Amino acid sequence: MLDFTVITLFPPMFESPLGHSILKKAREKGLISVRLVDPRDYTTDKHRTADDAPYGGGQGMVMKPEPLVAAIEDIKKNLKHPRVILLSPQGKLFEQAEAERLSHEQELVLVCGRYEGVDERVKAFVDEELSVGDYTLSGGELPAMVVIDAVARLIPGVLGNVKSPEEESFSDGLLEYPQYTRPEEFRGMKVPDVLLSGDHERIQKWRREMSLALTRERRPDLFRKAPLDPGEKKSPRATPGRLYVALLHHPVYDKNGEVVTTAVTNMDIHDIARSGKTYGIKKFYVATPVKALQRLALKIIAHWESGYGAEYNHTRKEALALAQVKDTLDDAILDVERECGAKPILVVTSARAGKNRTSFVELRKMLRVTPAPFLLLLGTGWGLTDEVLAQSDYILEPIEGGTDYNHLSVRSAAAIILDRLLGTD
Ligand code: 4GX
Repeated sequence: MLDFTVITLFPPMFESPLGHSILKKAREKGLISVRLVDPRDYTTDKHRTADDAPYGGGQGMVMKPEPLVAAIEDIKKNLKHPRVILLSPQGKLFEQAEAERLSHEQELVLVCGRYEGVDERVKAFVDEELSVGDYTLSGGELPAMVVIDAVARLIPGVLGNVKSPEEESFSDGLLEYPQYTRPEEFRGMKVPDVLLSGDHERIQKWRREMSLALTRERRPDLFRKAPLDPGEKKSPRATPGRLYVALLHHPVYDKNGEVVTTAVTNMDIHDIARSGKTYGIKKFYVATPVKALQRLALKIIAHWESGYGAEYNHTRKEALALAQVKDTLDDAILDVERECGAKPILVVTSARAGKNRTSFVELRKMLRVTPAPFLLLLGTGWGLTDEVLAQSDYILEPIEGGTDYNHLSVRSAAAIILDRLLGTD
């Protein structure tokens, strides 16, 4: 049994949160009790004055010490082990560890300030100050409710057997894994297969991995503090196998800004394939509408895949196995769609700065959390045409080397981009 007493100028504010759901049941079961005390009942003047202007001047009002301290002292008379807490933005941050600590107390007295605060001397009658977070609220009432709620749910019996506190978010220092319920498909979004598998061990493993990934991504502060196995601390491979790369030879600009078709080059195909293999891309499309160049590209790939080159250098073969020749960008898009069952998100690279550029960091995050496939477009010649840029979902920021010389080869740019998007931290 945990006995809360709340000192507040607005007792009715507590009625609704205490009268519903978990807290209502906890009170009915006698696991917690909440008593509300209005400090105005401890005033002695006929206007029942609880506040006054601040010494030194300035905005607003301050809660007078006499009624608050009279209330605290009167309440303490009837308690055996009272712990008096003032809710205030100057307090220690109220986190799960504080909730756990307080859940072992027998009697908590929560003092809610209003206006600009309480007279400083009230603090001599308070055991600790707690803040629920760095934002300004209109009074200590909502923070007091936060404390009551977070503490009460840790008291055995309050949550029933639905979920033990150990399973709860934060108890293991990590954010919760994603939850799904019926229907199996909603607006085209499917429930992950693993959750329908009935394989409890796989489900546990998936949930743990999702918690780890989400916490690493959103709350690096929690991630660093979390008690993890050594293996879990390591950065996972950034979602391998959802990034496709296409090297486009048309439509691209030449140095005069004309739309042209460039020639296929041996080295681009080799080097981008090797970078792609190193960073775990799914496929590497070489797109050219020129039949003779398609044959050339196929010959380059086949030489290392099955010809003499395959014997000569089998690591080269593994890389070139990623390469596929396509007529156009649309053919590459169709191929991804056929393979993944979803249209790829198109990302173009541009050496030119401009509006709406997506940073490498942003795209790296999207690759981790967005389930859709991504197709990264690399332009040959003097770059992809505005038409292709307009068709894309994201335009990556240019690679900056800190000089005003900006003429990377497409294969060098590809290696840098892949490292920024998929390289380990
Ligand atoms: N977490 N506020 C309290 C008045 C006040 C100021 C100082 C006592 C001392 C808050 C928070 C919060 C606004 C509630 C100022 N009372 N309390 N109020 N965040 O912002 O706890």
